[in-house]
Amino acid sequence: MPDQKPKMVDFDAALHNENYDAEYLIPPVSPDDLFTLADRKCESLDGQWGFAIDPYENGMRKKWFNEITADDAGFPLPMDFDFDAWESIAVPACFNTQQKEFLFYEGMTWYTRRFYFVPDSEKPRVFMRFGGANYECRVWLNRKLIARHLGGSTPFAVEVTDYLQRENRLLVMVSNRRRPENVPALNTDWFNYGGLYRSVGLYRMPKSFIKDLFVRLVPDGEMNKIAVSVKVEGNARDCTVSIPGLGLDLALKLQDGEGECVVPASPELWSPESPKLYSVTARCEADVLSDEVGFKDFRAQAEKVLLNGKRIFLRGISMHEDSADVGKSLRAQDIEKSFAIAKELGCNFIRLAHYPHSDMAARIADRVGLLVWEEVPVYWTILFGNPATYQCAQNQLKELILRDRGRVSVCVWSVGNENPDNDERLEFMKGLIDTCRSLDDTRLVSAACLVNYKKLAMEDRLAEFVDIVGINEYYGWYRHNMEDLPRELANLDIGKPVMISEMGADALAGHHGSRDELFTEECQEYVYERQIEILSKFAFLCGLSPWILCDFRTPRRQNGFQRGWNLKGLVTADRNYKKKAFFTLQKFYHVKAKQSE
Ligand code: GCB
Repeated sequence: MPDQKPKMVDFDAALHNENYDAEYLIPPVSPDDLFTLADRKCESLDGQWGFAIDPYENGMRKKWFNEITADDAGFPLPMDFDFDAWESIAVPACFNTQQKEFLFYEGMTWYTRRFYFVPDSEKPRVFMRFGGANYECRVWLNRKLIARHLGGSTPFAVEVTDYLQRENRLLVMVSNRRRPENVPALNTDWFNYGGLYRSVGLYRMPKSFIKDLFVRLVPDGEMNKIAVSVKVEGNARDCTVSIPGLGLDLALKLQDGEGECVVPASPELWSPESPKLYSVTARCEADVLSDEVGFKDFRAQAEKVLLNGKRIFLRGISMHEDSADVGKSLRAQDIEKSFAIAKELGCNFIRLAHYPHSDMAARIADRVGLLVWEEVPVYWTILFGNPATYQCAQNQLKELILRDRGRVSVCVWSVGNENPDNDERLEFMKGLIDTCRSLDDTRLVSAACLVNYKKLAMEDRLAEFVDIVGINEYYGWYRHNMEDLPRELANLDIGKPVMISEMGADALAGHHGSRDELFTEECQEYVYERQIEILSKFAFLCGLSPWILCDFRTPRRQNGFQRGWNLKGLVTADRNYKKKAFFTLQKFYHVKAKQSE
């Protein structure tokens, strides 16, 4: 039902009211509202939308969402907005890369479009899903505020059944303003791309529908059982799940909308060398959902990690979601290209830093055979003592896990990167670790922990609570004395898996000189050579993911070489040029791969 026409804005009050935002701070949508996407048909709302930047937040002050363009007597008013005459912008895309003037913009933006909707009695429930909007997002459908979401890299969904009309106006406020209470907070070493940079669409569901489907190998180390869990919305009592490739047809009884079963099975196990996937189809009354799943066993045993019962060295590389032309709004072909380069490098593992990347990433990794580390942006210093900040971090983590736990390539959930060790942070992280374990008992939990460089030893209480300890070390770059690296490593053999989650050096592509000259390719190459020489002597290490595959934008880097870019990439941001160090690491990974055959 359309709402009653709202009253005209009191212009004076709007100018004087600095508390204009308060009435729109509705509670954020819950991660529990997400549903398994699998092969669900999307009615895409992508395309050209009307767009305006709004640094003074005038749209909130003057309530543009009410679309009042005349006074109460019907006389037209000079308004500050005109949705249908706004310039148009592509969705999905980072607005920053759409026009030169938008590159460094941080603040409120407005997106709007109209769309038609024709109901379908077979599928009466309708949900609107946003793949990612950085950072705060508020959604009005036909003048009604229907959702607010916090967190720049995870999806959210909201039921719109009751708000849809035949002709609809969708208005979305997205703000990438950095705030101290956000996750991440004010200071990061990456670019703050903004806007509706992942797809937006409608999904129609029957009365009862499958909300969540989670199929995996039972993590008891025996590798001969499969567990299937489903969550159903509606009154259905039964659900069936079939995996024809394994001859499985399972009937699940639902209680309070949930069902689970464990069955004996001996699937061909998934690995980077042999990324075997099986089709699975779940049916619940009129709802049918199909997906591709795989089965693997990934576990820690003393200092080792085992994949399918066999020790594995994680030959990794870190990646940002960033490219020179489209920012973080990567298309499938961009991700495929990066993964192909990682494969060429000899990788079996990628660290998707420092926030959830597009859901396409893990899907492609499933297919091409790369183990994946996924991470939430609990980065450097955030307000660890603030309950709202914790809530937001936990929501982002849940949204990530619910979105991707069905992807067999995912092997690690990482809860943070280089955070200061204090009591508040420890409690915060313990909460996130518990969240990981309660949603998914088949992955290991990690974080990049801190080292005391005077003692050359780990000094981070978090290390005790994670399954894999990540160490970011920059010997040869930020720390000159490379001799300290073996001393530090000798102290890191702590009886649980430890990996070097970062090391590296900046090099401007094509800039050559001696190995002692910073920012030359030779200097970067030399850092890699020396690192590899030392790291390869420490057999307890379970993996390496140097920083980083490609150069990436970051406004905090402003010397004459960097000019707004972090140049630690082994490859340029356009992915067209490999620096010398690429081949150094490639050589090492080929040796490592041979050793593990
Ligand atoms: C780090 C951070 C990473 C930075 C990198 C660097 O330790 O984890 O986000 O980009 O160092 O290049 O300094």
